[in-house]
Amino acid sequence: MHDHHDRLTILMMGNPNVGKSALFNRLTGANAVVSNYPGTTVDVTKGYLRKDRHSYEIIDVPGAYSLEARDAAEEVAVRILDTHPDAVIMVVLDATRVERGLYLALEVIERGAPCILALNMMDVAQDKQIAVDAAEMQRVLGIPVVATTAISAEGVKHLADMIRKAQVADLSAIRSRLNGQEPDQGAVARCAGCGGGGCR
Ligand SMILES: Nc1nc2c(ncn2[C@@H]2O[C@H](COP(=O)(O)OP(=O)(O)O)[C@@H](O)[C@H]2O)c(=O)[nH]1
Ligand SMILES: [Mg+2]
Repeated sequence: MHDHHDRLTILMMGNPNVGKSALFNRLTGANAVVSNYPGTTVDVTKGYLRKDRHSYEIIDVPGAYSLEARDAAEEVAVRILDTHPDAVIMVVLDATRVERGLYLALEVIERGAPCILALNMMDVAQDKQIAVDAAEMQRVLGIPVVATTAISAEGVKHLADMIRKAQVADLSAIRSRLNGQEPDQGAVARCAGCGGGGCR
């Protein structure tokens, strides 16, 4: 049996309009609760996901371009991140605007939390013939990258399955992979699911 102490919290973070809420709805179904973040007028939605023997609390964090907050929504996003030090971060990117979303993704990765990346809007990317290589992004970033289309639910089950494979990534390892070098073994990340013991 799980009680709330061992329930993992997932923070869904990303730029506005990348499909965070659409993915959140797909993941959590009908049990979501919306409330004002205390002391603000910013809405925050929470829901739950049961997956196999795991139970997750999922928070649809307000949209942000950066953790250097410039508006109320970004301030709330940073406060939610600060107050959930044990959370897994699900970064959501718009596959048609990867470069724009990577700024926040790298800021989040730099904080050292286990991360997983949802590459959403894949249908739009395909329509616009924008090539997005999820496998290559996963290799370079060192975190699971899952292609999704929230409106058709494509990839959402895989995304839910991959939550337990969230990884702590390392910016210097990312830098060496971008330069075509393999990272040193010391930089190999800890897995949120198995604590590094290996869950594949
Ligand atoms: N075509 C397409 N539209 C999407 C997808 N995900 C979300 N949307 C739409 O994009 C808009 C923004 O989505 P929303 O979930 O509100 O984004 P949020 O601001 O990140 O929470 C909405 O109109 C969604 O229906 C997707 O994968 N494909
Ligand atoms: Mg939203």
